[in-house]
Amino acid sequence: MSAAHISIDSDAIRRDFPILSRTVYGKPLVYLDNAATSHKPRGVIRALSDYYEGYNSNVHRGVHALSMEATDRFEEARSAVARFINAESPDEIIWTRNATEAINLVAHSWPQGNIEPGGEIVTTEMEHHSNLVPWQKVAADRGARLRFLPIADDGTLDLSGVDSIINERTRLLTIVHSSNSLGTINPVKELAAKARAVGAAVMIDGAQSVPHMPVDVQDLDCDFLTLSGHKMLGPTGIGALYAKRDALETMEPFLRGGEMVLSVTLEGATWNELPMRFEAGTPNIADAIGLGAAVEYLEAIGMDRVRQHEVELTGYALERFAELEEIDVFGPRDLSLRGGVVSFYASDIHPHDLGTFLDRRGIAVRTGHHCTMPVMGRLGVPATARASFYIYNTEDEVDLLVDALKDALRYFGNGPR
Ligand code: 7TS
Repeated sequence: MSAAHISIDSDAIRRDFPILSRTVYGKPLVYLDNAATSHKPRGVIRALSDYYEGYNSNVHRGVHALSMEATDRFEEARSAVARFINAESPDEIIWTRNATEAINLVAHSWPQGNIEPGGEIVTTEMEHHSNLVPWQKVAADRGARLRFLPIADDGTLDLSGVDSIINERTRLLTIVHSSNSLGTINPVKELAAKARAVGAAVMIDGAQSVPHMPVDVQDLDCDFLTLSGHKMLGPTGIGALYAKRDALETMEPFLRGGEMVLSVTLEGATWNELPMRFEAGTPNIADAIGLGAAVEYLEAIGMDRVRQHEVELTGYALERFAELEEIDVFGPRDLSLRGGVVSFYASDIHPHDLGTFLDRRGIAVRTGHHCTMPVMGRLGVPATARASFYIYNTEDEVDLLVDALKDALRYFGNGPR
């Protein structure tokens, strides 16, 4: 089958994103910072204004029409997220602010009764700080040990020692599905099976995978998976924790207050049903509904095609980057092992200078450590510049990036003259 038959129509998609028609310093915007946050299609923006203009109301508490309408839309959005990642039930989707809060929910509520002193938490050297720092605290508080699957030279995980790192003391494997700074897609299903075989629980940080490829939590057989709405065409301020019902049933609430209780006396309280038990207070109604619209937009394209588009674009970018001898590109070369992220470094030019140079051309990339400081240490660089792609990016934009980088190398004095 030729790629043309399965590729997506980025030109048509671009028309759905109002922001893509703006200019930056008089140049068309080339937005290559999708790993930080994606843009929002008109349907998502409209879902937000429809809520505020048409049926703004609190959920789960009113007998009046607006509240019932808001509750229906809010719960439909939860069902959409459940369907998108193939959760068994919408009750297994807990709304959070973002992936970070979802991870913190698990780190706060799950270890009690599950991680004893001497127990081990296995993670990797390529985690976002959000999936590292909370576990450092859990390990310190519980006398547990944090263990790391190392990064190999090609940017994949070095699994040579996996069978000793995941062992009978392992209580939790918590691992990033797709790395935001290397692009690496990790073999989470195989690692989850290893963890399950020793009786450990499994959490997957899906912040960079759920927006970009089909993700099926039942197929992966994970206990927890986290996602951020704003990286998958949805609004900021809304994310989700997927958790198996069995796991949720044993966990203490994260936050306490209204909505999460069934009955309250002056002395105590009993907890509400799932998922409300983990959603204290008025939730982020509008943005959850917006995320529901984002999921529907992605479903209409099809996640296989989203993934295919990014494979093609990343392959093209890697080919073009090969023209830039002065620039090192990190991460695996095998496109089946990498997402749409190209992290790069030109010795002698600080990534921030490179980023500023590109910005003047209207090209938005992220520079810095990408909240993965241990990865920078492993690569031996202070920071990288990173281009990250999504459905609306095109080969023409890759060309603009590479041409601008050629100019930058000339400008900063160590490129071809
Ligand atoms: N996990 C991964 C793999 C991420 O890439 C990020 C954010 C997070 C967790 C946290 O997501 P949040 O929505 O809770 O902040 N990554 C990035 C990035 O690469 N550039 O900006 C944010």
